[in-house]
Amino acid sequence: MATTHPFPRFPDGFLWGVSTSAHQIEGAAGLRERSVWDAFTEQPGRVKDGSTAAVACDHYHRYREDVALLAALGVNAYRFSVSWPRVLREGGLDFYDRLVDELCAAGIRPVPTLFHWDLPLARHEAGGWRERDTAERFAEYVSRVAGRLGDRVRQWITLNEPAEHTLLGHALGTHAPGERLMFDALPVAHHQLLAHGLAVRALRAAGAAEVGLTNSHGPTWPASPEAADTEAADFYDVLLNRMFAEPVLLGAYPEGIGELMPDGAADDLKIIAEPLDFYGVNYYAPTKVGAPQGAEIDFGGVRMPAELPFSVREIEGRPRTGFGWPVVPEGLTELLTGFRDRYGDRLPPVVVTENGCSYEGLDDQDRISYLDGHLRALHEAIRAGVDVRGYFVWSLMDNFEWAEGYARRFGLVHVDYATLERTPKASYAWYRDFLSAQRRPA
Ligand code: GBH
Repeated sequence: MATTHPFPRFPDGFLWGVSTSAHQIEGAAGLRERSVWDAFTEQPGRVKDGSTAAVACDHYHRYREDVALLAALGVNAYRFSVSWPRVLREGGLDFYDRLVDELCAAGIRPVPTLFHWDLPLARHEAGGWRERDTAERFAEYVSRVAGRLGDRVRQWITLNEPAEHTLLGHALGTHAPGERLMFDALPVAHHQLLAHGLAVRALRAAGAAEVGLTNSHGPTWPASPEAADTEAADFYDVLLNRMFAEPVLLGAYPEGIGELMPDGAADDLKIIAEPLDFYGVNYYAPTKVGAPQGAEIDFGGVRMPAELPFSVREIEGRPRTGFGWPVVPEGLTELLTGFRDRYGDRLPPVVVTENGCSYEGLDDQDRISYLDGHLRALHEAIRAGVDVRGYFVWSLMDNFEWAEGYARRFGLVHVDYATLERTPKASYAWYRDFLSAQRRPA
């Protein structure tokens, strides 16, 4: 049961926060250029409830109220994303300037992510992530943002989950921009990684103190010890985990992948492997993978085509979140100790930049047990010697959950989308009490 025994203490100076992203909360769509997500959500059938993020949580206009919620929660850091299409609009950067001021005044560290999937539509129409040019344009935009906010921002995150953006957005097409390129989506991965590396250089040139990126990771569990299953699981692990971690941490693609990348990719690896101050990990659940079964399967709401060389299986005997994802807290310990064992001192200090779950209701006891379990699992990883520096809950408030629309609620704070009223849930009070216990002198 959650909260029955007291929590171990986390290291001094630990970053404690919550995460959001621009497209999912800001709204004020008229005050930004159009992004791939604006275009995608307007196509019928793309989003389950037919909704768009034109208004979302209207955070653009209500950011003061939201910062007050952060302050009352007691976090010392807030991870949000900067919308590239908003920054392209005259005055767009002013919004982030106001937000950062408001956070600093509340004693909360702003931790901006510079890309969380909302590519400017015009950029996409000019070739988007399939073209190298997008990586260079990204670095220019990053320089502008750093020039404006750099005096108050200490930690910067370049990209959010390039793996999901490649797989869902460009290979399977269930996220914007909705392309179904299957394995031809690999250049999209490479150009995002290059964008990351160029952005690291741009941030350093602008005097940034700490730079990292955020990848989504989870342990891959083979469906059985049979070779057909372990080989399929290894392949999945390369595609979702190692292909995005290793160019950054080791300066090399996993075996067999480099050859599939665009010409000149090998020369880019030096840029991609620019040293980082921290490595951001988003953890939700492990994935069980076996040999292909020759049938389309539903994977956490995503339909995976039958022709893939692996198949994703159900993890049984576990509680499930509202989304249907299994709850496996010890997967976080396994993931982090596994990374430490595999990458050794090439792995910078880790920050868990997202962890959370979707459940309905204000009295969200299930979310409390999820967070309780994952925080204990995180502490286990620290005890096992992994250098972890921070933890961010996804998410501060209910928001636009991509292809699921507003149906999935990930927030510590409930949002009534008719009135935009914010109401803290039981989990908000629980996390607040947890944080205040962590602050108490030992
Ligand atoms: C993050 O993506 C995003 O950064 C964020 O914007 C989003 O709102 C949030 O998560 C919640 O979705 O194996 O069936 O258990 C994480 C995306 C999470 C997608 C784990 C695949 C596995 C589901 N991934 N998920 S399952």
